[in-house]
Amino acid sequence: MSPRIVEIREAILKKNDLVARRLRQVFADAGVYVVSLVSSPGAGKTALLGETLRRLAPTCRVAALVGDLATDHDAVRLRASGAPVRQITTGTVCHLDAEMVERALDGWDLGSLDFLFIENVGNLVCPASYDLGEDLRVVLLSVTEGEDKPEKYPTIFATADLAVITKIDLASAAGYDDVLARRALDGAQPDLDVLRVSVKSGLGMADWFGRLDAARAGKRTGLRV
Ligand SMILES: Nc1nc2c(ncn2[C@@H]2O[C@H](COP(=O)(O)OP(=O)(O)O)[C@@H](O)[C@H]2O)c(=O)[nH]1
Ligand SMILES: [Mg+2]
Repeated sequence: MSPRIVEIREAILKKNDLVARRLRQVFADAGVYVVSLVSSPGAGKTALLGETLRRLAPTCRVAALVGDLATDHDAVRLRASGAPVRQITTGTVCHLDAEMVERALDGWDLGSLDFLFIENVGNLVCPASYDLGEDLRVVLLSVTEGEDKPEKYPTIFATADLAVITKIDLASAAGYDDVLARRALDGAQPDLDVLRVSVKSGLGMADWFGRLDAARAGKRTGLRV
C-alpha cells in the first residue's frame, strides 16, 4: 500500500475512534448496555438476535440496529419480536462505522433502553477495525463454516469480548471439531470467553442470557465480568 493510502486510512480510523468515544459516553449517560454482533454472512446473527429480543422484551427494554449492504430483510425479521428496530443500509460499504450508528440513533430516547443490540454487516474483515462505542463485541462462528476461521481472520476474533459458536444442533452433521475450534480461537485471543448455542434447539441459550445479564450488571457496578 502506498504511504498516501495508509495516511488516508489512518485518518478515517482516527475519526471513527473520536465518534465512537462520543457514542460510548452517550451510551453510558443513558445507562444503556450496547452489544454488537459480528460474523461472516449466515453465521446466525439475526437468528440469535431475534430470539434474544423476543426473550428479553417482556422484562427488559430492548432495541436493535441492523446493518446490511442492501434490503431491510433483517429489520423486518427482527421487528416480529415487537422491539424497535432500525435498518442501516451501507450500499457498498462492508462494515458499520460509528457515524452510521450515531445517525441511525437520531431521535431515539436511549435513556428508555436497557439493551441496544447492533448487528454488523456480515464480514470477518472490515468490522474489526471500527469501534462502534459498544460495551460488548460478540463474534459468532457457526459450526458449518470451518473451525479454522479464527486462524484465517484473526483480527476480528482478537478484538472481540466474547465468541459464540452457533448452530450447535448441526455440529455432528457438519463434522464440527470443538477442540480444533477452541485451539483456533486461543490462537487469535488466548482465553477468549466462548459460549456454544443453538437457536433451533435452545441449547446454551440460558448461558447466553446469563452472560448478557452479568455483563450489564458488571457495567452498572463498575465490575468487568
Ligand atoms: N440449524 C440451525 N440453523 C440456524 C441457527 N441459527 C441460524 N440458523 C440458520 O442459518 C441461516 C442464516 O442465519 P441468519 O441469522 O440470517 O445469519 P446472519 O447472516 O449472520 O444474520 C438461516 O437459515 C437460519 O435459519 C441454529 O442455531 N441452528
Ligand atoms: Mg443478518
